[in-house]
Amino acid sequence: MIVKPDAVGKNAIGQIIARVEGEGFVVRQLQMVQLSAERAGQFYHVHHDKPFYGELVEFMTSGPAVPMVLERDNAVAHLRDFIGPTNSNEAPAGTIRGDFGTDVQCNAVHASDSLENAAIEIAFYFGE
Ligand code: 3AN
Repeated sequence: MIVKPDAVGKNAIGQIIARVEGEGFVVRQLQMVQLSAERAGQFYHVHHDKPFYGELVEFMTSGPAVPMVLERDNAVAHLRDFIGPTNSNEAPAGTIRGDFGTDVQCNAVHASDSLENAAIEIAFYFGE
């Protein structure tokens, strides 16, 4: 999971971590990073041809972010469900994106969408 710059700016890192811990996730790795445009572009390379790519890179470099490694049974599916849908405007109250996000871009957190991508994303921030 990554706590994105909008949620870091809202001083909500601790509240978000408390929620995932309360859901049974264990924090295994954690750091605060300031992404460069190059690194953010690499991370979101899958979206490089989307119309929102430039804004996405700008947003992700607008302030510090907090990537972390979380462990739990069925972690990927459970976390995706727990954070809510991509668009915070459509995320129910009680989900992380519903409570801490603003819209489709400023949606508080990123969560890996498969075990394969989790492994790639963990290596991206924390090494093999
Ligand atoms: P998710 O993070 O829920 O897997 P993706 O992978 O579709 O969603 O999108 C990656 C990120 O790109 C989102 N977290 C969001 O910040 C941004 N994004 C997605 N769709 C849009 C959009 N239509 N306009 C602006 N930003 C978007």
